[in-house]
Amino acid sequence: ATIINDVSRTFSEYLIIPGLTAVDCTPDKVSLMTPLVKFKKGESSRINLKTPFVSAIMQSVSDDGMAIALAKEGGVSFIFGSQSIEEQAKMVKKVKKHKAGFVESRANIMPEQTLQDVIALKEETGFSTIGVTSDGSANGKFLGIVTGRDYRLSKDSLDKKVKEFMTPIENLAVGEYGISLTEANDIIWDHKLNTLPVIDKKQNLKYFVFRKDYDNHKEYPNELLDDHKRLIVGAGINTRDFEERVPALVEAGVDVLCIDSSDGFSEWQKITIEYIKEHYKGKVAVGAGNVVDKAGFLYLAEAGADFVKVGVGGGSICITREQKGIGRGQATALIEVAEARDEYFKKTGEYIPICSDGGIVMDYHMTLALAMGADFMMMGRYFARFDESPTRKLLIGSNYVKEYWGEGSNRARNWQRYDMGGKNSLKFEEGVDSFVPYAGKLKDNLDITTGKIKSTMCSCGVATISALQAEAKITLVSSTSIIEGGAHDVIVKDTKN
Ligand code: MZP
Repeated sequence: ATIINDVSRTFSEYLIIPGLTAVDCTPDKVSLMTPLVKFKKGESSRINLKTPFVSAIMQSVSDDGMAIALAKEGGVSFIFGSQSIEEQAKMVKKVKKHKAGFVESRANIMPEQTLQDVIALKEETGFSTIGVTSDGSANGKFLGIVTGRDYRLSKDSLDKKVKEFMTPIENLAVGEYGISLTEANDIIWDHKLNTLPVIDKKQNLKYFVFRKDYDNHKEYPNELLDDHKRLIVGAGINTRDFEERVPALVEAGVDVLCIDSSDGFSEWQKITIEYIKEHYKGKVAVGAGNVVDKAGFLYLAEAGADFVKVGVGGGSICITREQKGIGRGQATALIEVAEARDEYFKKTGEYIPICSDGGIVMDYHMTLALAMGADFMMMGRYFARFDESPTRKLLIGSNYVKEYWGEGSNRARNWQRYDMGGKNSLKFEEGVDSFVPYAGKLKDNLDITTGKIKSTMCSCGVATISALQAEAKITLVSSTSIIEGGAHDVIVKDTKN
């Protein structure tokens, strides 16, 4: 055997060291936009998430109700596959029927109005994205759009979109991050207001159009080029019935698939990916996993996976490590796979996003996972606690709880996830049936969690996930300094009474 002497570590063994925070690096300017599926150097991902969270492929987490609620907040659910093909496809259809919920609204400023009018209007309405049309009305020729750092498009995808769908004219700006990219002298970016008055002398126009998304979103929830109006939904598949399941899911409108397995470093996964690539020619993306080292990542990357999930045995309901003795500390696994992903990108020009799956307990673990190189994370326990998860809410003692069970438990009976092939069916459980504390509505919790992530990113002086990955300084902590990190040596008041 090869013995790896380095210790296998978890998130709780690390902390982030603050970097210099510039005065304009504020949480409202931080973007959590992240790629979901692979893309080539110089291009952008076909699907980007506004919130780097996906919900676990589990009966007790991801049904259509959870998928609708999470997609509205900019994440994605992978609807559980341990159910009949028909039932799963029905759930996908229900999500895809659901409109993204944004309504375009425009407010026009006429030539005689001043910048002060624009400012007042922007403040009054809270409108975000700014678009410019030739006559200031929804019917006018779309001349271009302008976006700021907290808006929905990255520079690459914005440029692409403008080229594809719009007719940019010489002297209209396509700006990003508060910097006007045009030479036109009458275009001024107002940093404070994140607004761009456009005064086009040649055509004697002076129009400002603001666009806002409703349904509680200030921005589009997600970005999927060609289909902005539908929520994005994923679905879990297995390596056994994929020839029947995948066509049904694609027919139902699924955007992205993910092979669900506790150990993804297998020829079964390669065969499944190859089938999907051959039959769908890139029309539906497929993620694979889970792996915990470079070799596993490279195998799935070369097989054609659109993203790779990392993590074996770290899930809160998981007993795989105890039952089979396989696995690796989640932080160590993630750090090694992220390095492999970066090397692969340098070598091939193909960026394959990685997903940290399982083991997130504290909100700061999410920031650590991103800083260690994850592009997004899959969570089960986190989402199971909310109203939107499909399980029962119960009163136990004086506390409300929600049910949460593993896919490897007797209750879920998702044996395909654990099946190693051969004639003998599985004889032991790899997951438990449990309760988690009830935590209320998904949106309320997500707002708090993403607020914490953005605040930590500002402490690091960064405003994007890629900057966090490049610049964060992470330190190991001793067990005594972990004690120092909580309230200690004081008698904490019982504030409940
Ligand atoms: P967590 O967010 O609850 O810590 O972990 C969720 C992850 O645990 C899932 O995404 C999946 O990878 C994994 N999982 C699901 N069921 C089991 C099991 O029964 C399991 N062992 O390990």
